[in-house]
Amino acid sequence: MPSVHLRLLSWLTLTMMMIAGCSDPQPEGSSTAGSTETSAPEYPVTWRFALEEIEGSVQHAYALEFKERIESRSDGNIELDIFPYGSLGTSAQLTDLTRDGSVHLAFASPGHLAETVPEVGVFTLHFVLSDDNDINRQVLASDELMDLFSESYAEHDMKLLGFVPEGWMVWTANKPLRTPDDFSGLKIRTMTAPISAEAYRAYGADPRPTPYSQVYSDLQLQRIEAQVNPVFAIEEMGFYEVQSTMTFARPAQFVASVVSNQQWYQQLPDDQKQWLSEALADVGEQSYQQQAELNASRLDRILSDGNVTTVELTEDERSRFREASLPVRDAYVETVGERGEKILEEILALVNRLEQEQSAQNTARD
Ligand code: 6CS
Repeated sequence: MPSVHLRLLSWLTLTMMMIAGCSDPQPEGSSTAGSTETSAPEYPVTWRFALEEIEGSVQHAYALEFKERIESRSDGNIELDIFPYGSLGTSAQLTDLTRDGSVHLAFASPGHLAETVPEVGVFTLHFVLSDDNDINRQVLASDELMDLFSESYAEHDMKLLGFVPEGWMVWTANKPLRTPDDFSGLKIRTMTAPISAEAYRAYGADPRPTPYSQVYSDLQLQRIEAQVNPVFAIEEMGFYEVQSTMTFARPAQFVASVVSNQQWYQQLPDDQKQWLSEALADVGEQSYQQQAELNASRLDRILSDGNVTTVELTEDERSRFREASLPVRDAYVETVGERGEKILEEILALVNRLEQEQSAQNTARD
């Protein structure tokens, strides 16, 4: 892991270099958001795709798959440059680079993005999505969900292209976290949007919003005592090396969104828009399988290391957390307003409807 941390530490300098690089003359069609060109593009065109995760991650697997699909859908007319985490900046900086058109495509996780687009904070709330991941996959891929958020992203110069589930959030600490009392005063790292911290403040914790790159060293230096992330991230970022216990409570899915610069998207020629939409559709299902496999294989790797104890909460234990999490929904609605209330209600209703349909199908099959 040390090489990962060293790489991440040097990113600020690199960010400046990359941004400077982005002002180099670009092929037509890969222009920044401010451009008003109308002439036919000179192919091939290069699109820049920025990731919030390192090589080998769920986002990286998604980007590699997307690269293959877009390059083949476009017959080689589009080329994709992928920038894994550590090469450009923090999640917040990636969002800025997308909004100003320096990168064309990027991942934007609600746990960070909610600082800019408060509506997406709904994905940081606990026990809102289903316990059944197949249902969550359907919710996240639905047009209804895209419609709920498109305007909010557009208001901040971003085009929402899709949501990507990355696995259950898992708590790591140096003790099991079986009840909200176990969180009392616990210095737990959260993602940087205020609503991300609220979820843990509701359990009595002392949340420490921190950029992703700083989590390992903060755990090592005992500036924080706990953190939360999907299994694949706990493995690849080395968090399991500096924590003794993983608690599986399934409080929420880690959901990421894929975005592009809004103006860049609007100005894309029709054929490029078509290739983009086809490639995104191709990647969706594949990426769901990939995250499931990555999370399972990385858990095996962590367990084979023998450094960490795992704890799976019972349904009773989970229901105590569920109960304690409910006031955070009010905090979300209070911050986001009417639109937030509608988003929360519609997601809960969608989950409910799909769960009922699923259970009717199961009954019919039995
Ligand atoms: O915890 C974080 O900040 C990060 N975790 C993951 C799994 N992806 C990106 C995000 O920034």
